[in-house]
Amino acid sequence: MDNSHPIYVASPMLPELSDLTSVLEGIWQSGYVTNHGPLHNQLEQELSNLLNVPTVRLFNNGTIALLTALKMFDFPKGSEVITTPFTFAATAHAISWNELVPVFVDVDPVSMTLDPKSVERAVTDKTVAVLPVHVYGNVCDIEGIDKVAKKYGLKVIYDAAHAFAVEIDGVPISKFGDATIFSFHATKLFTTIEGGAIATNFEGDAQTIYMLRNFGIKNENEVVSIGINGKLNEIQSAIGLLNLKQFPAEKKSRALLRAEYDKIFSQIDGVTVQSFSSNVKKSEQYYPLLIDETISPFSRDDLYEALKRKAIFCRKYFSPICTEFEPYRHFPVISEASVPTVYTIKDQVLCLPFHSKVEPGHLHMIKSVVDDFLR
Ligand code: T4K
Repeated sequence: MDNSHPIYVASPMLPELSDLTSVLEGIWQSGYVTNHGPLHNQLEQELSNLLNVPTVRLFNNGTIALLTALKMFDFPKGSEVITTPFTFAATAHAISWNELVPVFVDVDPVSMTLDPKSVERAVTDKTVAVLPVHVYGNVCDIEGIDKVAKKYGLKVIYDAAHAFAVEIDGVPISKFGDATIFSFHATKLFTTIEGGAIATNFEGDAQTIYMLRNFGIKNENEVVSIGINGKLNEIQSAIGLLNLKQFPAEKKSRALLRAEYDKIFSQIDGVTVQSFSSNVKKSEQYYPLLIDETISPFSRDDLYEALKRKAIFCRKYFSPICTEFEPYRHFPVISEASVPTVYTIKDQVLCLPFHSKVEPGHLHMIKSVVDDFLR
């Protein structure tokens, strides 16, 4: 293994080209390529079975799914939505594109997900919703968030972009809150290359989402809402159907990789590996380390650079945090003092390459880089 074989934080799970080609032949023959085609509808049904939720509505990406989930509730312009700054920019952008105001609050130091107490402190008479993120597949404090939401009459929209098929005590993650969104981007465990979904337990919302996704069209003569074009096409749906067959193998291979990474990192002072309680069925989406450089033999940035020199490309998801980006810098409540845990975590986190293309040679190289630091 040498630098001519770089390895990245993510790598798309693609179907066998020959399998895809034969499905493509069928699509070409039918001439039906988008707008709720048969493969699209089949994928929605298969995902709804797998995720054990009454309705899954596919989207052309996770961001449009998130935009639509917020749009569905028709919140008054300028209403506040409480969320985490420790997420991909899409979470905050979806709030802003709906002309709502993101209010960023702190996270729990272990799960790195929204802290319900911080959420409650941020509630004002303008607050309409909470948008928690199951970051890295870590499950949010669902009970705590639900309690705050009920107390103040808030909607809860979960961003489960990292939490595909996660379950808690056998209950699918999409059973909680008012809606759950997923991302099926190429970097995700289950992918349609670009894609996403809203999962909902409510029949009325399923209808609303269906129309919002397709320009608000109710029938040939009626447009009943200000919809968007969020449809997933037949080619991507075909990729999704083929990928559903191979996703269990990909997940298994990541679970084995997790065990190997844990062997390398879990005994090092100041390094924390991701942990899950026994009642959680994991997603295997990311492998984040937290490196406290005041204790550990190396800093996060030292490890990042040393691995990069070996063409092992990690990512510091999510540093910078959302509120350090230009569009959100001016937000009044954001400072190190208001979200201290986020500021601690953002300087410690490193996501290692986490997919089935990480080979024993890469692992060996990572181990030798770590051993060099330990010497
Ligand atoms: N909510 C959360 C919490 C999210 O994390 C995301 C997306 C969303 C919402 C929105 O969902 P989508 O609208 O994206 O469906 C990537 C992904 O593009 C993004 O989907 C993801 N989160 C985010 C965490 O990561 P980048 O800009 O870091 O990706 P990029 O292009 O640097 O790719 C990372 C590595 O993956 C590359 O170094 C190489 C490898 N790669 C990437 C692509 C695109 C490949 O090997 N092949 C590829 O085709 O955002």
